[in-house]
Order: sequence, then structure tokens, then C-alpha cells
Amino acid sequence: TNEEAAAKAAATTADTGGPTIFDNIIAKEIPSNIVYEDEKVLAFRDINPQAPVHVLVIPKVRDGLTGLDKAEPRHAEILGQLLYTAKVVAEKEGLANGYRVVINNGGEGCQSVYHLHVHVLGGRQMKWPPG
Ligand code: IU
Repeated sequence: TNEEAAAKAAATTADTGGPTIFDNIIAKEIPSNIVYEDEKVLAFRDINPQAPVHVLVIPKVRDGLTGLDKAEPRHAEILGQLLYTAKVVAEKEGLANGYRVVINNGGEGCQSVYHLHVHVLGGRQMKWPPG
């Protein structure tokens, strides 16, 4: 199925610590649909939305955060900013009836881009458990 293929693709993407497409998005070498931006974080619409609203919130400087599993005490502030920005984005997008915030981590978590990002999904009824 498509879902299995996606999971497999994600699981075979390695955390190399090298540059990712998000570097190009941050540098605005690749256009993105920006929803929110400040000094530290960027929020832009996912190119392959899984809900009517699907925004990614990322740190502008990766600082070793290829994934959540690499978090260290020094990252506490940016981690808080990412989560807080998820709330700001949800509000801005009018998700008053609820929304979901997701961080995929590693192969089994279906992570495909190794630059920490928080997904904000909303605008439809979510299901539980997630796939
Ligand atoms: P994941 O949690 O690592 O699987 O999320 C990566 C997301 O980045 C995924 O939802 C992609 O659709 C999205 N994305 C994007 O918005 N723009 C891109 O150029 C690429 C991926 I490559």
C-alpha cells in the first residue's frame, strides 16, 4: 500500500547530519509558503499536505537537531519556541476546534527530513491511533 511504501521510504532515509532541503527553504533558495517567521523559527506549509492545514515549524539553525532524539539541555529554549510557535500557527490558521502536533523521529517514526520539524495538522477530524 501507499502507507507501507511511505513508511519504508522514511525508514531507509538515513540521518547523515548533512544538509537537507530545509536549509534551502530557510535560505529562500526554494520558495515556500510561509505562515510565520521570526528570528529563530520558520513555519511554512507542507508541500504534501495531510490535512486542510498542514504546517511545518522548524528551527532556522539546526544546531545538531537532526531529530528530537538528538536533543540536549542546550536545546530546551528552541524546543519550547517550536512548540509555542505550533500554538501560534494553529491560532492563526483558525483551528479553534482542535488540531494535532506531531514530531516524527527516526525510521520507525517515519521521519524523512533530518532537520527537526513540528507538524501542525488540522481542519479535519483526526483519528487515533495514528497510522
Ligand atoms: P517527516 O516527519 O520527516 O516525514 O516530514 C517531512 C515533511 O516535509 C513531509 O511532510 C514532506 O511533505 C515535507 N516536505 C516539504 O514540505 N517540502 C519539501 O521540499 C520536502 C518535504 I523534500
